[in-house]
Amino acid sequence: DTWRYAFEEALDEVQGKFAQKFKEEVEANSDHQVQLFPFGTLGESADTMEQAQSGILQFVDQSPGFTGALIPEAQVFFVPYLLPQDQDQLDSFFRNSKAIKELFPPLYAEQGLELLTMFPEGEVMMTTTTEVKSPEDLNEVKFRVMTNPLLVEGYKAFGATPTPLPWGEVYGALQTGIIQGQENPAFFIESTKMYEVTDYITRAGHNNFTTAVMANKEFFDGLPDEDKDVIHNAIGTAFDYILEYQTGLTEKSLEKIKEAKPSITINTLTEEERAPFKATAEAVEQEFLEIGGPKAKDILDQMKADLDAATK
Ligand code: 6CS
Repeated sequence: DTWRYAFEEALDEVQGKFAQKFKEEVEANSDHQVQLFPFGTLGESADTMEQAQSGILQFVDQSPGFTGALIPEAQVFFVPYLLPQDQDQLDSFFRNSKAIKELFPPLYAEQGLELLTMFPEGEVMMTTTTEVKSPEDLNEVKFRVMTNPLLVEGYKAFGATPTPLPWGEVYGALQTGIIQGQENPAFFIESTKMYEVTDYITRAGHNNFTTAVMANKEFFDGLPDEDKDVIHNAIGTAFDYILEYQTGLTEKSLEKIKEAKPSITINTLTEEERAPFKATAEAVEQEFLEIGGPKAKDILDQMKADLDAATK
């Protein structure tokens, strides 16, 4: 039979590369086929999530940027400066996190989802039409964020006017001036040509893009152990592959952007310039405890313990 798997990016973007590796592994090790649905083929992220919850899809990749609206605890990934910048520490966190492996699965299960893995997609950068060196520079900026209440709070704290939008509307909204900024990892800024409609890229070091792959829970629970093993092994192989695939990807993507648009300004903020952005983290963390659902504190505490272990 054929399993249907949707993701929020194109085939040659990070989620697509992961999905292709998963498909390859499943098909090499079982009689099942995997049919891939890249971004745009089945609607926006909210649509594919509904399809996965209702069982039309067997697998879906949705980042907590959107899932946070459904599972409030998943908003923890938007406490600024929580995740480390160092790639090895970050990889170690995603490999070993008890929060991801033990605390999140029951929360996804309540929504009819079997959480299979979470992985990082790269340092998040702001792209804007005007230069951003401080929170004051964001004052007049309508800034697109994913539809996630804590991300809205985070950008308010950064001084901007956050505007939640589904991905498909972002390029047009920048082009027509409805918004003046957005954030994403470098590979995505490059592949989706965000640099065409913005002039400044700002590296504030405030986050790394996290995504999650899940299965429809009823489907997964109904599988024989043999198939569950095939899925877990394919996820494990794709996880290793996607970390390896991303080595050097950020710098390579920034180079391509500079080539395509020599007039672009790429600013890496200094520690001094980052300080006022970092100063917002505590208030946003407090906000998370208020709006992050019944398990917010458990998740945050466990995340911090996991991060401590990963950064030692
Ligand atoms: O900003 C977004 O909405 C999109 N960003 C990435 C890196 N992947 C998918 C997501 O929809």
